[in-house]
Amino acid sequence: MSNNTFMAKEEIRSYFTSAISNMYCDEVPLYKKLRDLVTRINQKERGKNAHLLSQNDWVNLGTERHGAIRLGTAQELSTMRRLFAVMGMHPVDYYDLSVAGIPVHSTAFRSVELKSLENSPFRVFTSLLRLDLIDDKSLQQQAETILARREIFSKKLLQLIKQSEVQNGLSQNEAVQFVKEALNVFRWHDMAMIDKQTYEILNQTHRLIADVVSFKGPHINHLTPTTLNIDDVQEALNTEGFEAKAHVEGPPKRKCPLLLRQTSFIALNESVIFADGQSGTHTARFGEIEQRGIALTPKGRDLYDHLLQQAKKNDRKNGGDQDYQASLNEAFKVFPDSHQKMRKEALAYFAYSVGHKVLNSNNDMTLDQLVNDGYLMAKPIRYEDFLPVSAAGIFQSNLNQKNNTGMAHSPNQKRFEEDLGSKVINSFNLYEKMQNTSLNKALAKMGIKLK
Ligand code: OOG
Ligand code: NI
Repeated sequence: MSNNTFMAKEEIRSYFTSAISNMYCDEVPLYKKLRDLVTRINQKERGKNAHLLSQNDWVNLGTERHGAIRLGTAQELSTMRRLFAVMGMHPVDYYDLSVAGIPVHSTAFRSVELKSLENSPFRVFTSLLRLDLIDDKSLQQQAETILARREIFSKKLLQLIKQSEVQNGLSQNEAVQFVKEALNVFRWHDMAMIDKQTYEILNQTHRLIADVVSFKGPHINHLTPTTLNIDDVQEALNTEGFEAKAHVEGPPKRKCPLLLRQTSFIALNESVIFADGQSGTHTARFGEIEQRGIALTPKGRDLYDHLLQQAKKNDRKNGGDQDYQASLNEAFKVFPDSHQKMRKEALAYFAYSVGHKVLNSNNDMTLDQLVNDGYLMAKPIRYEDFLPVSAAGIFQSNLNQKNNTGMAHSPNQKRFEEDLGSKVINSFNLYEKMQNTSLNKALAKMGIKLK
């Protein structure tokens, strides 16, 4: 079969995104209400932000940027990697959440090609439960036994994944089948696999363990549209009857937005029936909103991490969003709020292109001079990944659980990669490559080399 009879991987991804969005809107009507709220605020903002968005961004403004799942076993994780590869999504970065008392480590599956990511921006933040961090060995064993019994992927789905690997693609017909079967993996099940007493013991040990171990599959626990004004969304959540997170995670509001800012409505209490016929509730699913800014270099990221810690330390702990935002603003005063400064200090990544002025003599200018004099253009590269401290904040608000102080901080990327069945891609390398490729291309077009 020749390649052009296959559906493009990004097209399968778009199709999957709209299918999972419809499913989640049906499952969680409050999420549908959130989507409508975000659409309304984005409409209001459109004019003001026109210069920040590409054509594709406009087209895709209403589509979800990410969702999240939590898996129970190494086998589930490695098959999930193969499932996402069918849609051109690959594991980027390792996130250790044990540092925040959450017994998982994670990666994000996403497209690593800029164009493709713009055409279809959906990512899935994927966590693997770490039963090794649970002190109670018999409980650990019990959870392992329960998880070993479940099979989250249907035979048909496994077959289609294999087929995609062998052929390097799926026909339209196969892709439709694939999305239908894949959707079932992420569906909500209100019938738990375990009895109420076991659920309660797991829930007391850590709410996250109960969420992963109790059900037939790794239900999607939130979806996340993007917004052009997250502060307005946060305010609207509060005034329109949603129960919102106490504050927006990530950097403060800036003229030149940094990295990623996120907020959510708090996870709902939902009815479940346990295996022994008893009824009860489970709290896991919510709706989130994100706003993205410029990608930072390791140097910029260190400064960001440092200032965020400082803000958290200085927060007056009155519990109010305003106090926290004030502490953040205060701490981030030292972070340059102009693209020019960020570029000069190598704090952030930029994509270069040929500028409006033509160079007609031999070049003896530095990169800075070429940009300042208009021979080269430098456009901020958007951050496409996640932030561990923010992710921890999202987990904690939605599990209604603060740090489990007993838990050891023990990142284990090696083990994660063994379970995943591949290495994770380093996002700094991706951004750096984007920056270098754009610069080399622009210089080649201009026929010059840097001094
Ligand atoms: C994932 C939380 C992390 C984000 O946006 O940082 C996340 C989860 O709750 O499973 O989605
Ligand atoms: Ni999220």
